[in-house]
Amino acid sequence: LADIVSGVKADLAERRAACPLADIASRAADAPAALPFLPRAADDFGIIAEVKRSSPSAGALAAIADPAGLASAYAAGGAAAISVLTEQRRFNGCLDDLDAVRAAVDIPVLRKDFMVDEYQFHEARAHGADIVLLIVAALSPAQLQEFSELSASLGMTALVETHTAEEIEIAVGIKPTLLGINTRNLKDLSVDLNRFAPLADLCPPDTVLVGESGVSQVGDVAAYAAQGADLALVGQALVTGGKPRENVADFIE
Ligand code: IGP
Repeated sequence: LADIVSGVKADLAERRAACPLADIASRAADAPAALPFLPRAADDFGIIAEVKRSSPSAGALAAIADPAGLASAYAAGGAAAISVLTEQRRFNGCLDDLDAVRAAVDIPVLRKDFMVDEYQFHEARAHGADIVLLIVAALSPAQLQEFSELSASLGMTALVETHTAEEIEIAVGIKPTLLGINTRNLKDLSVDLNRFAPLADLCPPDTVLVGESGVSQVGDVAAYAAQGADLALVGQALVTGGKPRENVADFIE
């Protein structure tokens, strides 16, 4: 994670040199208002469908020629929101993908990146993001609090990502609108959906919970739902499944 974050910061320094914080902040202020992420009805399970070109665990997933088309298919299939990877070095993402997806859909869009600097939040908003990812493992508790407040002040919803009981305790402390439990182990990249329930049990009952990673078939979505998830974040299976619209619709049923 430290490796990824240092690459993220180096790429960020280049963008900041081209467009200083004050400029990106004014572009953010001029952008159309962020869409609220509306909590779903209690028994209504949602899918956050991801546009992801590559990942450290699986390598290149697909040559996505048309991220806008992919996102539109997800939306037509009933996705609750679209996640767009913008991290460049490990996930081969970019802000152009975020722009393309934002222009193509009218449901909430999540900028999926390693958010470690206030610049990125203004940048996310300037590029039309409605939701941003806050990874507890990548932030100090003070940064988590600060970036959560910054996201809210920009009108964005934070998805706070956790992996362990210690991280859940920190996340719950800031009362996140969306609490993600990533069942992929950050150290060895293994996924085990059964990691979800014991961590979910540590959250207040009204927390909106997102099961992150490892969905490859309909039964995996059911496994998240059975363990108390309200939403599942699905990347690889949708990108490589060949029928994004049908696949999202299957996962929601
Ligand atoms: C999606 P999967 O196994 O369906 O492709 O996973 C999502 O959970 C994953 O992309 C992810 C991620 C992240 C990527 C979760 N948290 C943080 C980058 C950074």
